[in-house]
Amino acid sequence: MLSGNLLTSAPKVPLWFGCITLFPELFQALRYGVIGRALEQQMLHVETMNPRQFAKDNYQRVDDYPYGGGAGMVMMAEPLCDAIDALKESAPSTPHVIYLSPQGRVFDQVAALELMQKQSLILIAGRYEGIDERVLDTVDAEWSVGNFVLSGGEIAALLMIDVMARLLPGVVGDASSVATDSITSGLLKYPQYTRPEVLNDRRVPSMLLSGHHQEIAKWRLKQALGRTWLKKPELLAKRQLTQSETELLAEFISENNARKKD
Ligand code: 4FV
Repeated sequence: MLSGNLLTSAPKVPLWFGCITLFPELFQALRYGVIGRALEQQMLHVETMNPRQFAKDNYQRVDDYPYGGGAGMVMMAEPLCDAIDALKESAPSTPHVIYLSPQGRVFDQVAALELMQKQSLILIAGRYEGIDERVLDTVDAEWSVGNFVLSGGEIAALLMIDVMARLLPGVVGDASSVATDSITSGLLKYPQYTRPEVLNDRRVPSMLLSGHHQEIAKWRLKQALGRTWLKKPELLAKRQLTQSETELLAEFISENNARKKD
């Protein structure tokens, strides 16, 4: 892969996404920040396919009334299946085909790690009341981003792409920030501060200004343990605390109780 006039490291196969959507322009949202840079550096590839270009009639219909009656419209099977086939042609490897819907398995960080091993993924973003069931018979999996109803699957697709892309080596500049994010570390993130040092009489904790990196790391671990204990204790139940982590948490709890008494 050429970057400027230098041959960079051997091109790794980019994580490839083919997104089926009636609103391709929504995927421009990926062109910002670290994901935008990953696209530019070809660590990630995202292309869209609009089922409307496969519509069979003069009105370019992609949805129709549901058999059996009922509210709303259903996305027609043929334009969707043709769009899937077109993306399968374009994918660098046999893609894993996913339909996004509230009925799917709920996506999380572990799922992200699993799914990105597929290397090529087709994400079908539904609209209206959903898609003709005969398309579902052809997909590999159904995934949900949460137990709620979106107007369209595009936001779900964007979310999944963002979460997986962040896990690619080098996408998030400092790997330690991925390592210390709450899911990877199993603890909530410690409190973060930046300039100014004093804001409305609230000072940045002096430890963070000390320059003692080992002490700062210990302070941050204590705060992460304490915050997790306060806000998401169930995460602690899943984590085997070391002796020093147990002592740090005990310190946090006694200081916290002392503050409550003040
Ligand atoms: C959804 C979700 C979701 C349902 C009707 C699109 C909408 C419309 N997708 N996780 N929750 N999809 O609500 O993935 O077709």
